[in-house]
Amino acid sequence: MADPVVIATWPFGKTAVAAALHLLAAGKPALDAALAGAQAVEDDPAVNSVGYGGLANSVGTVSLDACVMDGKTLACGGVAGVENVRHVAALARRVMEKTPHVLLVGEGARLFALQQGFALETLHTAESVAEWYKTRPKPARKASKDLAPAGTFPSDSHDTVTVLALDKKGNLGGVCTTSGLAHKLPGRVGDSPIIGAGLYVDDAAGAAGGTGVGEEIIRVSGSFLITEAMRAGKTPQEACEVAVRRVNALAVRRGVHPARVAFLALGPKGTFGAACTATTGFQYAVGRGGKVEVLKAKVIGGE
Ligand code: SD4
Repeated sequence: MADPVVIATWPFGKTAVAAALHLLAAGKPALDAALAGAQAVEDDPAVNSVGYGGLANSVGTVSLDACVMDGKTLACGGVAGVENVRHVAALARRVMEKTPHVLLVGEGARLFALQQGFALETLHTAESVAEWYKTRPKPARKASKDLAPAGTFPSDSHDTVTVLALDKKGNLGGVCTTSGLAHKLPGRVGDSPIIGAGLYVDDAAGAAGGTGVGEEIIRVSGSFLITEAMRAGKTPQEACEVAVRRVNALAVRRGVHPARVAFLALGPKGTFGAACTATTGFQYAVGRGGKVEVLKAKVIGGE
C-alpha cells in the first residue's frame, strides 16, 4: 500500500489536487483521480487557460489540447485542436480506451466526441471574449505578418493543468489539458496532447509533465526526458532540473534565450520535484496526507 500523492501545475492546480486526493484516499486508481482533478479545472471559467473559458487563438477560437497516460500499462490517448468540447481530457481517455489510436485531431476528434456522446458547446464566456478583444493580435496588412514566431506569444499566456497522481496500489496516472498558448495560429498544436512532450507516465520510472512554451518542450521531448532520467536513478527534482538545463542550453544555442518552460515530476515512491526557467515563476500544488499546499519550483537560470 502506497501513500497517495498528487501534484498539479500552477496554484489553480489546488482545485485539481483537492478533487484527486479525495478519490485517491477512497482507493480510486491514479488515472481516474487525475482525470477528475483535471476536469474540475476544465469546468472552472475563472481559469482562463483550460477548458471552458479558455484562451482563444489568433482568430478568436478556443481550441483545446489534452492527453492522458496510465503508468501501469502505458496506455495513452490524446486529442488536439478540438473546438466546442469542454472535457477534452475525458475525450483523450476515450481515445485511449475505445480506439486503437493514440492521437485524434481537429474535426476528427470532434466527430469522435459526438459519437461518444459528448455535448458540443461554445467554450467562450463573456470574459474570455472581452479578454480576446483586448489582447488580440492586430490584423496585419500582409498575410505573412500574421505569423507570430514561437517566443513572441504574450508573456502571461500560459497555464496548462497537468495532474500527476500516485494511488494506494502504487500505480501512477497523468493527465494534461489546456487551451494552449493564447493567440496561437489556428492549427498550432503544443506539447500538451503529445505523449512524451507534455506528459509521460511509467510506473517503472515515474511520471512527468510540462507547462510553458510547448515548442520548447516538444523540442527536447521534455516529459520523456525526465522520466528516463528517473529511470536512470535521478530523483524527480534532479530529473526536472536536467530537462530545464537542456531547454536553457538549446535556447542559448538557438539565440532565443530566455526560454519559458516548467516541469514537474512524481516518482513511483511518492517523491516529487519541479523546476522552471527564470521567466516563469512556476508554482505547483501538492496533495498528500490529506493536506494541499502550493510550492515554488526551483528556478534554473540559463547563463
Ligand atoms: C502550449 N504548453 O500549448 C502549452 C501552454 C502552457 O503554460 O502550458 N502554458 O504550449
